[in-house]
Amino acid sequence: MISARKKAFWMRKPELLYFLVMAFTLVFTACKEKKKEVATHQEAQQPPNVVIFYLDDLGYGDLSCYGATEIATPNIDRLADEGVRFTNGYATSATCTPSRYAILTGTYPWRNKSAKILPGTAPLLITTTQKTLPKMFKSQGYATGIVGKWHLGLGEGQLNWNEHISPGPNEVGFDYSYVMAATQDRVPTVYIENGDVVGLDPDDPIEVNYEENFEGEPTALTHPEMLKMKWHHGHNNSIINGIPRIGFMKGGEAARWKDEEMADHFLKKAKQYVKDHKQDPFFLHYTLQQPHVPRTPHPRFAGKSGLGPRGDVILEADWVVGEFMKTLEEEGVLENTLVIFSSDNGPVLNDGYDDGAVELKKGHDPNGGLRGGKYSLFDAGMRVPFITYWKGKIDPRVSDALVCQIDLLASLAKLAGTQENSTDSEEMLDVLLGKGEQGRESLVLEATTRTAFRKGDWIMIPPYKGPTLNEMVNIELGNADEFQLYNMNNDKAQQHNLAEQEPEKLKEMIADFEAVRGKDYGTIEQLELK
Ligand code: NG6
Ligand code: CA
Repeated sequence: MISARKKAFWMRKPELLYFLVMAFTLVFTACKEKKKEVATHQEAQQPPNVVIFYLDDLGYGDLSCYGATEIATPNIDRLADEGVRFTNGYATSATCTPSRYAILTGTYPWRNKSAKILPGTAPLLITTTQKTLPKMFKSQGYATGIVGKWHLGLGEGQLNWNEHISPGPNEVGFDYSYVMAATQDRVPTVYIENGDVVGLDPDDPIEVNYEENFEGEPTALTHPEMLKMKWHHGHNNSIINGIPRIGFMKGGEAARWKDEEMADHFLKKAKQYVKDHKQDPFFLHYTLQQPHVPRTPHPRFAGKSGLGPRGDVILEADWVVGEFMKTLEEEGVLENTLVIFSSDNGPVLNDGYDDGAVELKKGHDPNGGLRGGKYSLFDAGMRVPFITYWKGKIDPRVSDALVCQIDLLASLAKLAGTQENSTDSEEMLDVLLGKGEQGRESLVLEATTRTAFRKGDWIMIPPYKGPTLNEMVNIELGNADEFQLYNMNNDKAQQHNLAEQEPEKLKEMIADFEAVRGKDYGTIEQLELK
């Protein structure tokens, strides 16, 4: 309270009062400006966030920015149009687990004999002492999270899904994880958050078995009338949400995911992750489930592509990318975030369900003109969409440099301010940021434990026994009795085997391949060079 005497004093000296108020305002504003300056400075110092969108089975030709004409993916196209679109971007492998192993460890998956498509009960494939991408980020003060598909094994064998699940993503570098254990077509069909099944009722424990069914539980073979999606090959074990799966599962009713809501569900978690960590530098590995089987678009997208559920879930994934990008913008971190977009392996139409993907594909070519597909040693197996985007930092361009997901460890280490000495991961940050064209010289390609070699424009596939075509999925595997040699510069579709015509080139390719891969490349039947 101001006393009457004091009041009278100020009334007599209004100019003094004015002066004091002005002085106070000036000092206050100056302090505020100084604070702002410090904040901007901190922002400038803050290492950039990194988000990797990692899709499942998306092909080289599945996006309109990679030439698709029957489907429009405007949100992903925007990343490509305003970033670097790589035409020679590779996953290491033609299936999921090995590619995921490579992107996270920076190590070729064929160095680990267990890096094959894993059942939902497989133990953790990455050892807890191995170096990983999230561990590298963590060492630089980043928050690290994964939302989506895991498929790298959990626990140490004999997993009890009703207890805390460990080791898993949190033990190999992610301080937050919200994942499905394996694939959408494999049991258990539940989400796991930081090692605990979400929404599990302890009175309804989960049991999982990949060998035999639980007594009295319906399967696709015993109860076909319960199916809302038909299986074509495999996928005839437990029925969950009307969808037949790989593996048997019992219990955990309340915890089971709703397939059609999976995209929205993961999106919500990924957005929340950004909101929770916008103050930190963060690394988010956002591993979307589309367009892997079973393809279960939200009703908002069902029937929208005209290409069947496979096209619909690609539209859904594109929408998800757009929504997530909006969140980066709304939370004020867009300009400080490097976004990488890619896929774990190439495309497949019929991967075990009769969902119309083949019949409805119309003129769509998921391979984008490449030969083979998922499981194949031909290029559609692992050449995939590969985009980098960083608002204001990357100048738009198309790059033909040879890049591989295995290089993210060494390259992003540089971005985060450190160095990773790795045998397989090559540092090419400049190339990823569109500032250089000097990509890898060579790369070992892998498909279900068979390996091939790309060097420059050339690809060499050693002879492999086995069927030339996987009839179930209708994909050429790349097996042949003789060496294959292709020049990708003028034969992108690998139609002309030049092995006989170019013996010197073939010799050189084999020697360079063996220098990396060693002489013992598995089930190979090596033929005498003519
Ligand atoms: C195969 C499945 C296929 C898919 C794949 C894994 C059968 C017959 N086929 O074994 O549907 O689940 O594994 O795909 O069961 S990946 O993208 O995770 O590697
Ligand atoms: Ca995959």
